[in-house]
Amino acid sequence: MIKRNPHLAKLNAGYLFPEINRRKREFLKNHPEAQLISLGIGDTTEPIPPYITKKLVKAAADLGTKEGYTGYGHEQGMPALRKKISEQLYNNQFKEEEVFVSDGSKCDIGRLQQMFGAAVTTAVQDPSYPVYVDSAVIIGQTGGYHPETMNYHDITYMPCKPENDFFPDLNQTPRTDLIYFCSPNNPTGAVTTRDQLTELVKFAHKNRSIIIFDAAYAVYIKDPNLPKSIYEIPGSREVAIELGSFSKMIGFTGVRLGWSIIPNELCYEDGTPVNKDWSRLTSTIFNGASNMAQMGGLAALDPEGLVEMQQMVTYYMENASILKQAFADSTYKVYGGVNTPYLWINFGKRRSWDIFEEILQDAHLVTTPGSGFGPAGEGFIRLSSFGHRENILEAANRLKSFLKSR
Ligand code: PL4
Repeated sequence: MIKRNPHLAKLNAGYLFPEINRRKREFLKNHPEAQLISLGIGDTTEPIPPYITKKLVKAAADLGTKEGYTGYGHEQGMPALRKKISEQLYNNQFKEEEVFVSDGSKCDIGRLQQMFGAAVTTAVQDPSYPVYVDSAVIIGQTGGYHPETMNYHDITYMPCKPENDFFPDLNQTPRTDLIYFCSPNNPTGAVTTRDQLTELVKFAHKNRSIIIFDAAYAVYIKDPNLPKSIYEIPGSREVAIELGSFSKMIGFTGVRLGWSIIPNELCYEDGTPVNKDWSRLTSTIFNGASNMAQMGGLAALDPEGLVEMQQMVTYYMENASILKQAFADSTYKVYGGVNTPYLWINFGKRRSWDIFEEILQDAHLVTTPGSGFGPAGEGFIRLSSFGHRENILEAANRLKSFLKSR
């Protein structure tokens, strides 16, 4: 018999999203007639648009030919895609060697933890995407869990609440090696301003920390004054890694494609470039993103693909606005839903899982409880705008009735 990995044993209960699915299944078992609508897990629903689909189909068909077949590729990604990501999304700021293609940003988060190891200290926004904390737990960075505070001992939680405009008070934040930061934020929907991001970059410089900037929802930013990338901030190349994803950009949640940027200037204390280790780690434990997915990524960054991407984003953002409108007559405060596909609703002193259950039982809507994203999410519910329009309209009606009955 072998001993269980003690770090895995430290993880609290189930991972948030399977837990939501478990409760949904349980509800359906007891109410098989219910027409549930999910505003819970942020998963895209609309078909991949025609230009990109055509290229994906061609990529698959080519694999069935002698001339078109390809096997293992570059672990760091197709050179053409690395180049195109830099050209189309970063004004050509990065050399090919600074861009790494992957099977999605969640997987990159896990591999980054593996690269940095157990000895580093980590700060996260509270609330935040649960993978940052859970993967830190698995790698052994976190110490024990305190159920009363819902905190892991060695993680620094940076509260992001309405009171501080969802931006942490950096004067009160101790130094850590890594800082996970997400904008547009999952779950609060807050989009960090240029001034705030400049403050964060300065803070990282002062502390010689590395920011892991999760830009999975950057394409949803329409306000030209808001930064879509941390690299719009001077000095960020020396202190930041950026993670990007095709998942919410173009409906590749199932196709699986993402990227990371690690600029050459980002170095360890001994002067070794961080991307040297990232390239090495990638070669060792990752065999590269699927060749078909990468062809899809190339298509998404063609002019035709970029148009399709914008249409998809507009569709989901109209959904967000419909859902937001449902709260117009209610006293509950709603954040997000603009420049971001998530809405973050404050239910005051109520517990998130209680509200989740109430909305599930009374309105037959699946949501995500805010406390699943960290202690500061208690009392909030997150709504996702990813959904078919007819379902979003129906969900908005049900929400209105639910809110009226309170
Ligand atoms: C459910 C801030 C969703 N099973 O698809 P990826 O791996 O490129 O991106 C995942 C990701 C990365 N960064 C942020 C994200 O919000 C997400 C996806 N989050 C959500 O509802 O919060 C999907 C969650 C999925 C999961 O566990 O990631």
